Amino acid sequence: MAFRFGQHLIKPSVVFLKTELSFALVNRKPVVPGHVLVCPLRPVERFQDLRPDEVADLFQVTQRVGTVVEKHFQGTSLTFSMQDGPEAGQTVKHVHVHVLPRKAGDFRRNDSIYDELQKHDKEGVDSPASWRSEEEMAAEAAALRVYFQQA
Ligand code: AMW
Repeated sequence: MAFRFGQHLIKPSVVFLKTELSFALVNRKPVVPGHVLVCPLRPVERFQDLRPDEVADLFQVTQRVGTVVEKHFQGTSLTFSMQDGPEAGQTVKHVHVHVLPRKAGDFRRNDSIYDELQKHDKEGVDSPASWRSEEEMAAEAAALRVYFQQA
């Protein structure tokens, strides 16, 4: 069964965690290694559309996913980001939290990560040629899935 992410249909092979109300997938165009996404299963557009139990689950999953990607990608910190609405830079009309492992010197200016997040998937720069292969994404998801199977 495929997962819905806004207008996209996501193959189970690129999803590495599913709970009762949320799922986490690898990114086809990561801004840093280990840049992944956490979404509610219900495809609502805005954060305010989520029920309290969905917010709780989304953030519990975000916390678990952050711990795992920081470890797996040898990060020492995490950037969590949500672009909630078009004027905030949201392109996929389905709530999602960006989770990005950080390490010393990954950006010359630390907050440049927000510029990169803002522009990486915008029209003009986001073409299929710039996406990772399904094989690469599935391999990353398989590696991350292991951490959650052990828990
Ligand atoms: W937003 O600009 O809506 O805050 O972020 C959308 C994110 O989803 C981007 O990081 C983009 O690369 C990612 N993305 C979009 N479509 C897919 C897809 N089919 N599979 C994986 N990641 C995707």
